[in-house]
Amino acid sequence: MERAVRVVIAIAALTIFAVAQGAPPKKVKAQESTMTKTQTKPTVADAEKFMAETEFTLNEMNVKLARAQWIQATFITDDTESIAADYNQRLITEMTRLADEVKRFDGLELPPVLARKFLLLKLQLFSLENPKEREEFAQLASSLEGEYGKGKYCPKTGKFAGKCLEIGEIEKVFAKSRDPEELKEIWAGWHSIGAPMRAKYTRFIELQNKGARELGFKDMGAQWRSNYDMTPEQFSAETERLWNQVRPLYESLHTYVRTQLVKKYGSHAADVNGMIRADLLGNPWGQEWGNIYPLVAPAGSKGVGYDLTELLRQKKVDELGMVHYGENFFKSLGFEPLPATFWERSQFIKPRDREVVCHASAWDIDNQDDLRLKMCIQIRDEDFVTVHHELGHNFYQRAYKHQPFMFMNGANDGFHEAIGDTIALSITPEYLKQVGLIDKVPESDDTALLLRQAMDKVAFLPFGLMIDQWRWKVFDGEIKPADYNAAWWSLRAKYQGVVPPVARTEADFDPGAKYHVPGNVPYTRYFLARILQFQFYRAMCREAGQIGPLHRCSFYDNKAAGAKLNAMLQLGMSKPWPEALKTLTGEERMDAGAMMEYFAPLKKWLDEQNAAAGVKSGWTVPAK
Ligand code: X8Z
Ligand code: ZN
Repeated sequence: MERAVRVVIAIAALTIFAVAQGAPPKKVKAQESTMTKTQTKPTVADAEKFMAETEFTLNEMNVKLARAQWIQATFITDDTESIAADYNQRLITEMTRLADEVKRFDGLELPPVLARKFLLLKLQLFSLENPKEREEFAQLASSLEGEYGKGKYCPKTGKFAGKCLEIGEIEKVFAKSRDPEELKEIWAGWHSIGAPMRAKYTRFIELQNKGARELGFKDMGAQWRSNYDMTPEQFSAETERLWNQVRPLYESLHTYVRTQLVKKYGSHAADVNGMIRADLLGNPWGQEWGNIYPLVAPAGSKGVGYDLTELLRQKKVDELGMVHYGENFFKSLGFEPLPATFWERSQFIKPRDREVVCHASAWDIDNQDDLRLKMCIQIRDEDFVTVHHELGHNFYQRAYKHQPFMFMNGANDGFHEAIGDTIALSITPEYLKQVGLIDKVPESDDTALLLRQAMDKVAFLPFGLMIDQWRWKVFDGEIKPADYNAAWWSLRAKYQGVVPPVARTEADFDPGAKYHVPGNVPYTRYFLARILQFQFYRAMCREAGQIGPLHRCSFYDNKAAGAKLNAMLQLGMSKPWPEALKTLTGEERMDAGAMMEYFAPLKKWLDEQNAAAGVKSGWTVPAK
């Protein structure tokens, strides 16, 4: 989690709202400040003082909120929910006060560092003048996240009858089951957790918009999109530009996978328009498809040559062992080991005796050294990657801890999400041999390796984009509550080319079955990260002097690559993100060129397969 104002979300970067906290600040007395406000025209020295006090106060409040949220997420009860809501409310109260105060400095010419702090502060505030609404908002934030965390499906019949399945078990079914009837039923069962959230979510959106508008934003979606050192309109155009760069690759993959699924399951694997049934993709949301790789593996090739889940089991690597592999990678790049408290305070394994939020997250409780991981690790390949993902957050947090509070964040939230994934791209067969997970580098086929990787990395792209395409429209009112679910599915059709396995209506609320919606975590960050991680990876591979195809590069144990990464990380948010990007890559734009280079041989192969099968790439979305 990143921090509160800047965040507090474990997940990474934050969201103002989800957080909260703090006892009434000792240093700043509201009354005094209000007086100065009306009486004198402030000077730069006043602005310096205001910012110093604000950073102090927000830091204190964020630390308290983070502790309350940690307890809530690792021990969900009515009490912990209420405590977290209380701290969230205190933070919002303080932010509402600050939103008013900060206006005093409008129009004052400030030195650049201070000006950037003011800019970032205004983007991260949240203001609800009405105390009742603050209370309501904070309770909604806590209870929606809690509801997701407690979500279960309890089948009445079938092989799971009498059992209640939580998300970890549901994911296992999606990873393993090849029975379309079972998948359909479990899919519908899991998605039913969303329905009860709809009314709360509708109100939650109203209050968020109200808060954003009190600050002068058009709506909360516009506030979210303002966090990228450009206007919200420019940012929307950037996401569109990036999507157009990668769309042909996704369409080729989609088309190839559809053909294989139809071979396996028959024509009902896809609809007449060429859209794939969302429950057949190996994951409850159809967001990453790596689990069905065996169904699409190139026929007659040497294959990937190993199965990471199997290797972990054979080598008896346990949950903690997986985290040690991740830490070891960062150490090999020259980063300091994680502090002892990380190992003492993290949640690595799902507790048996209480409800927790299993969705993985990385926390920096005191914005200094109290780093923690919260996961319900399973011994499987996707969790090996997720461990690296989360540690990327923790090492980023530690790298920018010397920055002033306002700059303790990722260059943009996509950067925060990309760091651990960049590292995980170096998990090549050669790397696995280096760290002793395999005894000899298997003969793997490049097409197989790339296809396995594409099933996670490329498949995710439209999903990463569509969630906020939906939310931005929900925030700006283009999607009305009465159409929440229908609009969700039309975007899933448009971007991903998938259809639900069972009919959906407005009695359902399928967005609620995806953590980041009730958890209120912006999602475009993951789309950006999917692209940025290849950009970062290519730069680090070049720094490490690697030649040869990009997808075979591993910069494990390369201190020069590590130093280059650290140079970017330690900047935090102190500079506009293009400068941070330049530090590592020499480039100033986010660009999918590196991702396209990585997958170029696969794209060619997929297009050949699709042509040989005589199928047209893509799908059509029927007019309503
Ligand atoms: O939420 C996450 C991380 C925590 S920041 C586990 N991810 C997204 C998701 O699971 O939906 C990582 C990939 C996308
Ligand atoms: Zn993350």
